Amino acid sequence: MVHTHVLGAGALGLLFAAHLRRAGHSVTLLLRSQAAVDRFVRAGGRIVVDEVHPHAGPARAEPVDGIQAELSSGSPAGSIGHLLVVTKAHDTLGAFAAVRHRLSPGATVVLVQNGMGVIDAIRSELYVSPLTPPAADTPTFIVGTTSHGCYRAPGDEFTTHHAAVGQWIFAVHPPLPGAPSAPPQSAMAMADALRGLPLGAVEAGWTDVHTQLLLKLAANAVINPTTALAGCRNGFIWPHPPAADAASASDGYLPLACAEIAAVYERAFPHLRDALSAPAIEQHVTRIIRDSAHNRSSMMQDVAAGRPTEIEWINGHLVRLGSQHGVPTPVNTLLCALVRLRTAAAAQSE
Ligand code: KPL
Repeated sequence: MVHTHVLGAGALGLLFAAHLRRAGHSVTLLLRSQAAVDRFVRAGGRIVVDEVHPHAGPARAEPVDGIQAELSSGSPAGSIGHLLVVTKAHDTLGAFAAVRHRLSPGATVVLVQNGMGVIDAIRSELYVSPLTPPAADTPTFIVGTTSHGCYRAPGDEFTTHHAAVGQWIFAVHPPLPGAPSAPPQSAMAMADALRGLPLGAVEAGWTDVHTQLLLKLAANAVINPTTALAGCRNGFIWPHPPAADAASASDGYLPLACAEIAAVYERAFPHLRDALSAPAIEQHVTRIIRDSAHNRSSMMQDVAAGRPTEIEWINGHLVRLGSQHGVPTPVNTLLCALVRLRTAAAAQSE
């Protein structure tokens, strides 16, 4: 039995939390505020997956930084041995910094975000500069990616709807040079717990997970900004079978975008050349579009709700990678610029 603190109680965070709870593990949700904790308690202290499934057992909840919990209980907020971080990419560094002081020595942190670069940002911002060896309190990271699609209906904060059943692939991230090479007991226990969830878990080697993360990045880079700007569901950008209006509107765009991403990957990750060729990327992106045809992408939902988007961690990451390796990225640069403009214009019109 592992006790997992879940940071990021959005639709996906709740899905993981509910399944951990059902599998007999204990769960504490780290919520934004004491008011959110009070709402969770009033809602029965349970996480619900769809109305049709039986409820998971009760979970605990605390405000994210534990300060309110300390004030109201008079005792220091407990330490965290297993932390599952399912926040948006742009919120992760700040959310992680707020709980970092509670991580126990040898803790394990599981990161599940869209986009790339989150683990590097956490490690270099919070733990190591390029010149210093990793500190003894650096946790073990497990990094994963998932193709499950879920959403929360408005007004139903602690119920998640599991709309698209997918997979969940994860690996223990390779340790930094100078850190112990064998994952500690806490990471093994967490990996066991994750493997046991009925979420199509695949534990793989780091190279395979890295490849999957890069393929997912490509899918998000093509689907998310395009659907956010066009204001459409995923399936509309590459309908299958093609609908005349949409197919001609997006004609040639998908191969162009995939070829640009493949050119960046080829230079940055030559050892993954076969798995990340332009046809392999196009096939993967097309499959995700087909499988999630009825979904509204997360960026489309963020733009529609006037929230910040993950553009800098998705297309922005590809643009930075391209410039580091001397590969031009006009498609991704344009998508970044248009989504930034869209967000800025929405903020101004409020
Ligand atoms: O990950 C997604 C997202 O919306 O962020 C996809 C796979 C594109 C599903 O909508």
